[in-house]
Amino acid sequence: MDAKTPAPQARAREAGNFDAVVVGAGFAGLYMLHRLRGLGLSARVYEAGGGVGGTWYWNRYPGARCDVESMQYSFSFSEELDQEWTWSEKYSPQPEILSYANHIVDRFDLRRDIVFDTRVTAATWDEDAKRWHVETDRGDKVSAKFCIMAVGCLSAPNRPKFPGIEDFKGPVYHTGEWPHQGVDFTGLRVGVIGTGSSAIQSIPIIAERASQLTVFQRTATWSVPAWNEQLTPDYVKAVKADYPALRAKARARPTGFYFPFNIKPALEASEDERERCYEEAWQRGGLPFLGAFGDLLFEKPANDTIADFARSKIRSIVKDPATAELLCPDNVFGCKRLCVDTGYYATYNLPHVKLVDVSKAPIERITADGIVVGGVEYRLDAIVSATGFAAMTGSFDKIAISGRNGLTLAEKWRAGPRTYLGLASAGFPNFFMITGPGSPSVLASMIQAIEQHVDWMADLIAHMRDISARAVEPTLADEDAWVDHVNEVSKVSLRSTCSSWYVGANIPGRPIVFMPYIGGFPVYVQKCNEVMSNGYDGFILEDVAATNAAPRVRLTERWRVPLDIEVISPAAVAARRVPVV
Ligand code: N01
Repeated sequence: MDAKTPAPQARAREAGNFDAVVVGAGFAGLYMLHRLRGLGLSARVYEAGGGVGGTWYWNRYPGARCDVESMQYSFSFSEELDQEWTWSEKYSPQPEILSYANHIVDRFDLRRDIVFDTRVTAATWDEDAKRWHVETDRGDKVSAKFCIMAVGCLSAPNRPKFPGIEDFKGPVYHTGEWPHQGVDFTGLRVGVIGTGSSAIQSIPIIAERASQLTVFQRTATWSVPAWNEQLTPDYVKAVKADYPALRAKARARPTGFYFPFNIKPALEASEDERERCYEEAWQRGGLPFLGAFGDLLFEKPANDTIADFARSKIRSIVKDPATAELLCPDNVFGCKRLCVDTGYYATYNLPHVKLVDVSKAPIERITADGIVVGGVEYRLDAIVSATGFAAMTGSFDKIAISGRNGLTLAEKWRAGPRTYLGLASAGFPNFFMITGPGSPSVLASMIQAIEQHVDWMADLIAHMRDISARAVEPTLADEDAWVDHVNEVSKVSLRSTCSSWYVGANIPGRPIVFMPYIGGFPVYVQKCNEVMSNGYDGFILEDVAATNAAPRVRLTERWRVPLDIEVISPAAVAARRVPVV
């Protein structure tokens, strides 16, 4: 334990039996707990952090905020909750999202079942008892019928092993594990490594205080202005007046959130029309910029037109031509996760901000006094490592998960994650993943993706109780077919063509597999619904006791999602051209 988080409270070890153990108390773990409680089940949630909120607990770096509009980046399961909570800004800052997470906990009385400062270290399936034995780093040993992973998709920080990093005299911060007390960079020479979303949000704020800011860029990144603003009471009132309708429209969208979308292909528009549409979309800002036309992530020539437009914007903002060129990406627009910024490019016009290209000559080493690139030492007082995460599977890797016949998840996933619907994995009975690899997860609005998974799992657990089933797991054949489908669909998108964290390429040695499902959120939801309606097609329900009660397959009503034909025309679905931003 370092100084960045409060010390954990002393407590006795736990040994008990629960219906479910949930790993993680981010939004996924919180809603899972709420649904389990609603079913009258006992649950224990273990959380490594000292509080709830997951991503929003750890990522406290300056400028951290969501990139999906606040009024949609929130739970939709409770209309009362929707009405009583009021967001202050178009894109909520991290402290406000964390307050929302705490409000959920208090409002639904969740805290008493959550154990903090405790990391789950092992989960082992006991075939005879049909239960999971779960162990933690604080000596707890509990058992549960269900083991539910709510560990987040971007929760295991990536810390590249730069030679000499331990020699650096100053502090090294990772954006994903930011000190709770904050950091005062006033008058300091600061180096930021990386130019992904975390860096792009923090760089303009760090530049306000630092005496010198040096940014080490390996890959130039695409970023679109957020045009963040305070939400007016009238706007909030108007949204709340018809919140269920907005939620329904959002669920029907490929991204799980709603924004105006132009389905027309860019290549069918004239140059003037393209310019006008891009300018309008740029002025709206944020991720919806990718909705300017329907073919931008499918046709490289179409993508080239939006890339040219965005490069012209960078050149118009950044005054020094050499810096502007360095900031202009040459990869597919939106291939890596698109960034959303406030004043990012303009920050490079400040005299004390410098961009260093580490694409050809990588960071050589870190010395006591700074970072060496191409033989030049950049002298620094503090380093910010905005180097991202071992995405999608990184948090699974940290837990020794052992399923049927001693098969470990690490072994099974050695060549890449294998799941059925991103919900479960063959050989691991009663083991669920919320927004696991193979589900839309990071390609959808996370909170909607979480809600849909949790509701689906809760419905399955209720069904198992109805039919007295002791265990459930997917068949290998259905899992293999799903993994093939996830791979197949990814190939139609330009997203699969670059070395992003979506494919695990940001960390040397990881298998290169497109991990999230890119077929679109409602298409995926429909598939989950079909599986359920067909009696859990693709799953084996074990040890089902004879029962007189007619088993009932439930489907949480809000997930009867009609596809949005405005966006997903039958032809688009047939061609699997589902625009996902
Ligand atoms: O991480 P990243 P992130 N030497 O992986 C560079 C979500 N998020 O924390 O591109 C030098 O995107 C790396 O370079 P390269 C969002 O989904 C959301 O910023 O691999 N550089 C890259 O520039 C996002 O996509 C928000 O060549 C090295 C950077 O570090 C995801 O989290 C805010 C390096 C890492 O960028 C991850 O974002 C923040 C090395 N050895 C995050 N290793 C919202 O707005 C890595 N890099 C909601």
